[in-house]
Amino acid sequence: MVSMQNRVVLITGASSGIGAACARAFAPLGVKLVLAARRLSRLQALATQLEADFGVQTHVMSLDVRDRTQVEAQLQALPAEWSAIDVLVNNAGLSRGLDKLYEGNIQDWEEMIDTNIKGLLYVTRAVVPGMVQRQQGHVINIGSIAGHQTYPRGNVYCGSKAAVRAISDGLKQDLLGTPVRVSSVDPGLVETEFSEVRFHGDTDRAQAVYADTTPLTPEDIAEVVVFCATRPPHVNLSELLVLPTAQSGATLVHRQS
Ligand code: NDP
Ligand code: 8X3
Repeated sequence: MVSMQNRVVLITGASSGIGAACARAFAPLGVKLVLAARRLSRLQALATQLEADFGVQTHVMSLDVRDRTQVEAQLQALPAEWSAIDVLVNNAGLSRGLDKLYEGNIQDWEEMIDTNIKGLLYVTRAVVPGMVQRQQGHVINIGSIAGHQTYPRGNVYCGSKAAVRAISDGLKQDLLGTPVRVSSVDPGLVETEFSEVRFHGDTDRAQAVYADTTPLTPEDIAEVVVFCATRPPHVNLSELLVLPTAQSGATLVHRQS
């Protein structure tokens, strides 16, 4: 395991679920954490807790990845001691709705495309030039099984995650010849606020997604992300599909009540 001491790790969507778990998993390794999301109070509470538990240095950033001007300004405004980002975890993302395409809510589509594709691109475009210049860096994109298999009514969300997969591949090709690594960590079912967001706050419907099965925890994914980041420089874990044992495909989930 390569030392992460004093490495600057930027995690988008750190206010919840997988992103918050990544912050908790990196914190004991002596990194400097930049935590970004829209809900600043949550980030501040997480930062306070991680500082107390691990003595880790944190910098919280209110960021809506859909806002290109804000992304560029916020990243440019990082104080010098935080601006040399070594690891970027592109995790901010969401699904909205589970509808037939021809009945879909166009606002839902735009939110997914703006966040999962364009937001990821804006952050990547702002961060990676510095990595190339410094000849050091690692981009870890959180994709999904939905980028490998389209499931019924998943249409636009699956499309957005297929785009993340293609973008990860494209970035890897464009960075060939530099030491900058690109990994894609693609989870199956992980119990987070994801389904509550998808179903616009319908908690009963959200809970049913994880009922009578054993989904992954956000910590399961965070461990994989940290594993990717701590391989020796000549090793790139390019693409990892991480499923619960009780899941063998996008729609194949074993349930037992
Ligand atoms: P959560 O809803 O728990 O977390 C999503 C995070 O994304 C939140 O911190 C949220 O922060 C942030 N986010 C959403 N929109 C924006 C935005 N416009 N700008 C900045 N941050 C934003 O879900 P997960 O932890 O499950 O999701 C994390 C990633 O994992 C997503 O990319 C998702 O697609 C992916 N994924 C999830 C799976 C699952 O089963 N849960 C499986 C496969 C992939 P805030 O609202 O404060 O801005
Ligand atoms: C989240 C996993 O299967 O709900 O990307 O789309 S799934």
